[in-house]
Amino acid sequence: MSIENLTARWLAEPKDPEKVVIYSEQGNLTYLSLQQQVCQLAGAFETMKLLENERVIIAMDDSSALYISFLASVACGAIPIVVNPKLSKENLTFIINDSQASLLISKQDDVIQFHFYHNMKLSKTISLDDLLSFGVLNWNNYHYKQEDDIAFMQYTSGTTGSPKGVMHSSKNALSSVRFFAKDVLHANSADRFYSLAKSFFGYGLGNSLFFPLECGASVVLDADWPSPNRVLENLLRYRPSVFFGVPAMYQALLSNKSTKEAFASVRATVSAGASLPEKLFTSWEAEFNTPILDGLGSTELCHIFCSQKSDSAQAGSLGKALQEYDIEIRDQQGNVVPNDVCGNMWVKGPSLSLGYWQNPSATEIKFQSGWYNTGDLATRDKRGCIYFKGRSDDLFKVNGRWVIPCDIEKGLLSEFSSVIELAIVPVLDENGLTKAALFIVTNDNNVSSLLSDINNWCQMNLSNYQRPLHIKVLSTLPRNDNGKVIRKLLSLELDG
Ligand code: 3SK
Repeated sequence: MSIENLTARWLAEPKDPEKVVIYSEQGNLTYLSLQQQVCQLAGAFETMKLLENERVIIAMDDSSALYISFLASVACGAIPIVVNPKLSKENLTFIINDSQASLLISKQDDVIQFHFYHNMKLSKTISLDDLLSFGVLNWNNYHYKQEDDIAFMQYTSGTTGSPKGVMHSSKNALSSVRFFAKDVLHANSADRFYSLAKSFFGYGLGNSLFFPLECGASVVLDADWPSPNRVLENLLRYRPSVFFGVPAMYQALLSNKSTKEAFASVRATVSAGASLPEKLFTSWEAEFNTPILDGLGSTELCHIFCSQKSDSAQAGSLGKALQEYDIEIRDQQGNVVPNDVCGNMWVKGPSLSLGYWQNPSATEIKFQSGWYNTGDLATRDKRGCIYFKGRSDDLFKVNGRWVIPCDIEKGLLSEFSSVIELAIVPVLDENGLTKAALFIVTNDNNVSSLLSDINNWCQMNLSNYQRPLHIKVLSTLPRNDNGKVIRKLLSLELDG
């Protein structure tokens, strides 16, 4: 087992010190100035007695400051945890307490503040400038750990139950780079990465931090939340070569006349975080002559573990497990099911989490004999290609029979071109019985005719228990900050 410090690996001796590593509205940063600022902050942390393995919560928008805070924490052997800066006070307090953090770094009114905790009580708050005055020049005291020790954590978004701290080693981060960024995307030092997913989400942390630094490449960081116009502006301004998006944004960009020009610099286009509709894959490929590579990842696997490749991408499939990863589709009893039969997806691979922070019971349920139960439903065909069938907790029973929302959603999406997105969720009828409800987002001006066509389609193609009791048109579906539809909110909308 070798020893590792990711910050030292990436910055102690930058190969190309004058190369820009971060492009952002607040100013660009070279590898050399990144190294200097990281060392200055690491020196200040050391003077403040931030100890090895203490947890550091970073609640900041994507920016050089987030990058520097993360890398300085790793340099000192502390354990950074990047969280959404817009977390509610309640959720942030939960994470501070659960992780027993010693330091919270946040930005308020443009001032970066360091909140030091002692025995989980706030003991001192200090601004960046004041903190840096404690720094030591030429700091070089990297704390090396075994490559399998905890290097950083991420909190699951906690759409079900409380958020859990997912522990990762430096080997996990490096495995995501090797088996996804390098093997699948052929990432290299000439690349410039741009991720819509923010760094508080595992997808974003890999895209914006691990991939560029391990490849000696560059990244575009945007503190703002991505709107289609903002994304197009950034593409035209920074000319990235690898773009990481989510399906809802690809959908919004598809019909924009600037998209073709904006994507002219992009050589690899990735989608994850939510399922990519077949229709969107096909339309994008027809329009731009390049496939969107759909991938499936999870916080517990650090990043994507199953992905399409550019020479074999196919609508509706998630491609295959990455090299060195294994996927099994199992029934409820844990037996592997035959090809093309739907079951629970289990995965193992070199970036598998070390488990949940101080939560052995949850770890025992989800991690078994080196495998992780993703909570996703899927099928595998004889070539090993995986097809996503929804989350197991999205299924619900009507009249004692399982409704599989993903199957119905796919059927409707392929039939009705004016339906942009949709979700089938359980609701209670006036007798308190569970029924299906359908929510759609459409660009059709004649909504009543569309609804009548959808009703007819449901009569012809669905069994009674699958048919929606209500169909409601919305302007957008509610999504969390990781781009996933919040089905529970939709259910609440019509319950009663
Ligand atoms: O697909 C996802 O939801 C995901 C989660 C964490 C890390 C990476 C990805 C793609």
